[in-house]
Amino acid sequence: ATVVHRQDYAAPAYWIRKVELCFDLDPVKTIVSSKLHIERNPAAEPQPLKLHGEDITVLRVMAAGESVSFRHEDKLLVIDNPPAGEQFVLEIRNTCSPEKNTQLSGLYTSGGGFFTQCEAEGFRRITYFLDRPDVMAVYTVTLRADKKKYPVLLSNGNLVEQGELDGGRHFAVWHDPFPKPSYLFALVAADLVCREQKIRTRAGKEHLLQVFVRRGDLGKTEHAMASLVASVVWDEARFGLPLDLERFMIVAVEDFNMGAMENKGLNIFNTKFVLASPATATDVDFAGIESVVGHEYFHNWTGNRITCRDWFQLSLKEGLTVFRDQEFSMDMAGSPSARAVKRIEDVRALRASQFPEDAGAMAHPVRPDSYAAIDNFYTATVYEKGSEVVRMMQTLVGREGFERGITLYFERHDGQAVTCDDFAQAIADANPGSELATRLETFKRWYSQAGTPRLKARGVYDAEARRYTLTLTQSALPSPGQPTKQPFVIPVLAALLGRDGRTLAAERLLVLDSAEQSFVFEDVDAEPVPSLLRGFSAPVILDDGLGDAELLTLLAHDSDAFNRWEAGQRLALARLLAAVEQAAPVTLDEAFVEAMRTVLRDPALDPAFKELALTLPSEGYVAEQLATFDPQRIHAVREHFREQLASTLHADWAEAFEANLVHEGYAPTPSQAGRRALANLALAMLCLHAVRSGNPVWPGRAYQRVKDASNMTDRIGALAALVHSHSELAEPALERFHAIAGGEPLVVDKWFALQAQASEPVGAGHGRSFARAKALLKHPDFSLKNPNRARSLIFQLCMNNPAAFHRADAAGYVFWAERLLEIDPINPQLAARLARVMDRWTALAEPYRSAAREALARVAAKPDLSDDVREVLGRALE
Ligand code: HT7
Ligand code: ZN
Repeated sequence: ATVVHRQDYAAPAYWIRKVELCFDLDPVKTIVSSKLHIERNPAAEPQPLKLHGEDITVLRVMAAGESVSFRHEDKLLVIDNPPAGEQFVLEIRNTCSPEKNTQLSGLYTSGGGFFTQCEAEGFRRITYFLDRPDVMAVYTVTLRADKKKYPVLLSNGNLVEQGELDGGRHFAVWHDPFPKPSYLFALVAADLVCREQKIRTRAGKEHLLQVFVRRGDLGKTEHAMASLVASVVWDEARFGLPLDLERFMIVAVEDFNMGAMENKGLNIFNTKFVLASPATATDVDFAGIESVVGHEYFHNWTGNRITCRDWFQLSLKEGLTVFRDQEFSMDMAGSPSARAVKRIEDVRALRASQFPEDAGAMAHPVRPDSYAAIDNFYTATVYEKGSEVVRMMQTLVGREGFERGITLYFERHDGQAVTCDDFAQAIADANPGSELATRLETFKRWYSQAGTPRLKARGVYDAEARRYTLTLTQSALPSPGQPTKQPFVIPVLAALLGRDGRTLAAERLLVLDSAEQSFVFEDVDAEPVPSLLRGFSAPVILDDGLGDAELLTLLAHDSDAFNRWEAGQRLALARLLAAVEQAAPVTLDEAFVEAMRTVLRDPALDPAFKELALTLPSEGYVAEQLATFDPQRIHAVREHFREQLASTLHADWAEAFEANLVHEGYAPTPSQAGRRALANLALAMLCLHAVRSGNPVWPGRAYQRVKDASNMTDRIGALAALVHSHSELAEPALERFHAIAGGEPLVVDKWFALQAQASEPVGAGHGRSFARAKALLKHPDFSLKNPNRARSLIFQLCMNNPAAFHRADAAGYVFWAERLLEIDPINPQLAARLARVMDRWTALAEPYRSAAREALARVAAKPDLSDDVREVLGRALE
């Protein structure tokens, strides 16, 4: 595969200003006729016109009304002698086969309908084009299809005409007035129904919002529509960005590689992020829908109105839009504690996926330098770390300053394809003299340097001078292609607490922009406990040298809820790491157990916060702290700690369960969701203890809940409690759950996922969860072709169940290799994601490390791998 380098960017030699497309839709052979209005770029050398095309067949090419000769070169259609003159029209007719398109990139069929996915390079799988984001054109699209099978015909923009054709076919013509890159093109032709709602923006204009789904799913669209309405209102209120289209459509599709796609005016969504009812979706699903609907809608400005010059700039739209969706969800959450819970969840997700990525074989900067398959760079680094980079900018210029920056960004670049540098410049220029503007070039290292920086903080208190001096030092480990790193700009929000919890110094912003710097706090009454990196003000690994006593102070008193949670996690992490080092089982100390009991009992604390604080750091997070890790040892230690917390806090768990039952009607609000989350954690602990002590009461109650729960959160929570505690009732409960699911795809996905994640028994029965997951491959409901289904079984096992996956007999790695080789010919994007499971194989202890290398090498030796998979494996084995 050819590797593309960021430094090689050159503007295109030709522009395409206008596109007229006509589709004669047929699952076996669709005919695409396109009329491209092309303009030479006067700044470029005269050269042949090279159009991208992949897995499509050309029928005819005409230039300026005459047939023109062309040739194929790799995946390009080359016209050596395009017509003379500045402008000309090129007409192309080609075919593609949607039914055969199992990659789900380009035009494909799903559930008997036609759908498209063009980001990043799918448009070239539909027709020949300059398929790059800096070529922006105005599209007019005609769709023709059988009326009975495909009554709904949609594309971007406004519907300008529709009518009947001979032979039971019909047509629709759509026009999108906004110039757009080809990756934002979309069409849908299917048998769908829609929920619609009108909305008036501040300017008084009325807009139509529509959510299209399959017949029978309409009752599950209320939350998606409410989320869309809230998104429109929020973007206008917070950033002054109104809806710019007469009509905004969302379409749900069952086969989809990612969460959703922001095609101009016609967002296409994975059903998982549209369909929800209390009976089929959990609180987490409801929150996911709100955030993904928001995310795609916010792209309308950050991504569509201003797009990326090239794919290396992907974080320009993705990092910024994740930041915007996180802010949206926080604003929607409302109360300060619900906002903090959302921030904790986001940081937890960042640490679970992005930190390992930054430390592994696929580490890359937020703005990568090269790629073989761009689809491999839709990563946690580009998205989540990219969002943290934007958040740091906001911290450095203040919230109002950031909003001024966004306004300037749109004044300068609306309608253009630009770079991450352009964005940072706009934010800085709108805030002259700010902490960002004065060190912009240094700050931009966040875009160019990979790896998670380490921040060390040490304080010295001078009682006589009542002065506290805090010294911050930063360092960063090498990452692929970057052996040494320059210092980053690290905004550190900091406050000082007394041992009794009172504030000794109010929160202030410390900005570290060199390898080492000291900051002085005057008038400090007593030796303080520093509360640093509040709200996780920078994506770094902090070593503040605090011991148990200080962490217990922060856990009990910090007014920053994030740091309060963090203190509890660090107390737990220190114990987990110490226990992993020892051969013998470790008994949890009373101070820690009492601190957990205090959190659980504290009436002033939000239940959602309690649930987060009482959940031990994940096995993956523990592994990340170690230079070499043994997944089985980590699992055994964490399970042992969970059992101890389950038994020593038994009475408190029982009380928490009863006290947090929700008796009112279901609503996916942060307050109800928090109570359900804590009640479910309590039930899991109660079942764990009961199964170990042979008491049937709590498993019996959990089984009853699986049968009777009035909502999915409680039903699956109870099922998980039985499965993870290895109760005898787990099997009948699983059967019951499957029956209740009634074939509903998203619920069946949950059934597979829960079994794939089932905690592997420690000691006797070990291997049971792996065996169960493997057997499920043969279940009649299982299919590799549907990404949601494949993810729910295979990815959950390989990524989220370390003790089942990393086996001394290497059976987990054999399973991985077999599935990867099965999926790759069907769907390379999905296969490449599965390949990423092995990103951190070099940190595995023996015998896992050698077995993992062998599995990787065996797969890499296969001759017909996709470019996507080859790139991931190549980096892993480098
Ligand atoms: N911008 C969208 C990216 C996306 C995508 C990328 C590659 C392959 C399939 C895909 N489906 C959607 C999603 C987003 O970030 O909003
Ligand atoms: Zn996005």
